[in-house]
Amino acid sequence: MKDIASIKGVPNEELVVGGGSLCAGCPADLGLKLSLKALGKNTIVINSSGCMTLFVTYPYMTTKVPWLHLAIENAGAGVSGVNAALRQLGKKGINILCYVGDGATYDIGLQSLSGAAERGEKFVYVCYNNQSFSNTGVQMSSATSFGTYTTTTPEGKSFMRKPMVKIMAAHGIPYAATACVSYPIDFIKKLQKAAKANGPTFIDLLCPCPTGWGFEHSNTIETGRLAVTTGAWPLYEIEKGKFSLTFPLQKLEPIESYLKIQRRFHHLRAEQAMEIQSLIERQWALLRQGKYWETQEY
Ligand SMILES: Cc1ncc(C[n+]2csc(CCOP(=O)(O)OP(=O)(O)O)c2C)c(N)n1
Repeated sequence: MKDIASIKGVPNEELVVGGGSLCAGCPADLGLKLSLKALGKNTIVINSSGCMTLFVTYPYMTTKVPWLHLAIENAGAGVSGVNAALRQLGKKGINILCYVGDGATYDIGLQSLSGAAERGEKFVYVCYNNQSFSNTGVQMSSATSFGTYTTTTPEGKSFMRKPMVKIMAAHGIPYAATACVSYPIDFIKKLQKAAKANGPTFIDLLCPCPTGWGFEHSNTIETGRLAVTTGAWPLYEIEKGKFSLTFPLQKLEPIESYLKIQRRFHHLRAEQAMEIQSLIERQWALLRQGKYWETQEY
């Protein structure tokens, strides 16, 4: 694995090739490409059921690295299996990348992920987070933000999302972070830090989903940028317990610019949008002081 510090250092070699089936503008495809560019070909990917399963499935083998598809609740258990097999075979220097959706991470697979973290297995876990169970029709997941329309929250989700990075960091793992596909170098650096850490690691990767969120297919990157610059999705890391912002914001863009380009927020009334704005501002006031554990995540 060669250290990547800038866009010029990103290898040209593609370990994800064409031919799979995904929606136009899919961010999870880009997230997988970036993950494998960062980690290199000595990587085994573990995936549990979701959109990406349909991308890499017989007869469409779209990765040049091994890909293990497991039942939706099993990615964490799969890590232990693969690590045990590598030990038996005497193989070293192979990365295990879990590439798993938010429904499978925050909800259905939480127990096996927590178990793998507790056991201290070595792995890089990337939750490609489109804030819903997209593959089965965009139902609410615990990663869905407050106020968001999904097919199971037609009036908008009425409670906050699960603080997943806090939950993982509370396991005492050496590295946990957020990232967004719109900030590829930030993501790649985090992946490489995670791969070098000796133990379980977790990256929550925001993946704006044109189909589920209701924006133009060509706007995936711009939507992710707005998630970050409005403060809705802060970029940070927790390295050996130490919290730091990797993209600190002195001034937040108004949340309105993020909400108005997505159909999933069109039902919101002006006062609800203002409630979200003040929620994010409160969160940032704490983040700037390093009081991460006191935040309530939007
Ligand atoms: C135990 C179990 N419950 C439900 C399903 C049906 N199912 C297949 S894919 C999927 C959606 C997974 O959502 P997420 O992990 O967020 O990934 P995405 O679809 O967004 O890629 C569900 C619910 C399943 N395969 N197994």
